Amino acid sequence: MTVVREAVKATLRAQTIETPSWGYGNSGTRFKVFAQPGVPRTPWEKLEDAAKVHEFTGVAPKVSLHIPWDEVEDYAALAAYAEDHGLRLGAINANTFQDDAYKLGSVCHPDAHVRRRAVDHLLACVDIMDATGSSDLKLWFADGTNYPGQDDVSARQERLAESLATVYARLGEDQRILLEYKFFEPAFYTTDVPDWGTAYAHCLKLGPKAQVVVDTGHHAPGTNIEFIVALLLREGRLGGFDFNSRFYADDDLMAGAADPFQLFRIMYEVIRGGGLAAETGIAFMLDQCHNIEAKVPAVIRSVMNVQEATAKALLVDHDALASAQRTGDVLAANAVLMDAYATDVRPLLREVRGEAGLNADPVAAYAASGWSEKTATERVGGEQAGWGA
Ligand SMILES: [Mn+2]
Repeated sequence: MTVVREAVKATLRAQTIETPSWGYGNSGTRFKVFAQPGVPRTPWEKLEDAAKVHEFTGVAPKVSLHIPWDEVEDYAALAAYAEDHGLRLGAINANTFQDDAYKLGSVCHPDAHVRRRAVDHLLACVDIMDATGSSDLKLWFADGTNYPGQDDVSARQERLAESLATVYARLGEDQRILLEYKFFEPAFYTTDVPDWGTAYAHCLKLGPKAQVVVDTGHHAPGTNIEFIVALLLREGRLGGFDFNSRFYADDDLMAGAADPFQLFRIMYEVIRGGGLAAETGIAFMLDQCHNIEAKVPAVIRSVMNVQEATAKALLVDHDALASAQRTGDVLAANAVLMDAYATDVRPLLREVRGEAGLNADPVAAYAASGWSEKTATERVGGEQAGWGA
């Protein structure tokens, strides 16, 4: 048991969770964005907040950027600033949904000029990756239609394939496309990349440098996400996760808040398929917005929730499970998983943090650090970051 415990701790120490720059900015629903004191005004200040999350958790050294929200003059300088704060820049998230030109879509738009504009933006994102050293171009398209007959659904797939192929050809040796799917919204009738199968089909055609991203909030209720994870992992096409929680649609709540059991089941399949090994390149990203709760501690809490799900999944007794599965002992097999899930792993994680020289309680340590009060006092004037900035 001690050997297992030490191995689990080593794996937890090595885990890396990437946090999203937009999680530190103001956000809201389509009804209202509530501003909070101390919210970053620039990408630089977002990195300062992200550095706090890493400082207190020890496992969040990467930050995803969103272009143009995190547009700066000098991306190499931004990468250097990240490094000065103990961070690296992670996925570059493209945005082809906020221009007036994109009313009928971006890379699937019926007009070739609009498609070109969208593709040019994606190519510019690869330029940014070259400057920042980021390896991942994360693509989510708001493309789709609202009414039957609005556009040729099949032709839109062709346009998508062509646009993606152009971007794929531009990728460097160590760069990849992470293609994200979402079953609906903002389009309500058809969505051009609605599910893992569509994303997978496009990635297969593109080549090995194209992989699928599973955003946990982008599925219909009741979807068995862990099955999708197991399948993509088996096929070598699981590029990463956008973790968040949903109760209804794409709620972007803290990971592990709505359904910690689902997060555990997902992490179990990741571990079962060897997906925690660094060489698989699977990116464990958060994609969430903190509309009414304090942002930095909410990101810290989310990181801890992912850690807890991981720790529980690591505790699954594989031999006992395999044996029960072999003999068809349904109840015993299920009990093995449930025993791991029911384990309180918080003492183990406190131990891992203590051994790494961290405070055992990251939320309390952050609260005691005075960062929230300091930023509220100092970050006055200017414009707080939020959607569109
Ligand atoms: Mn996402």
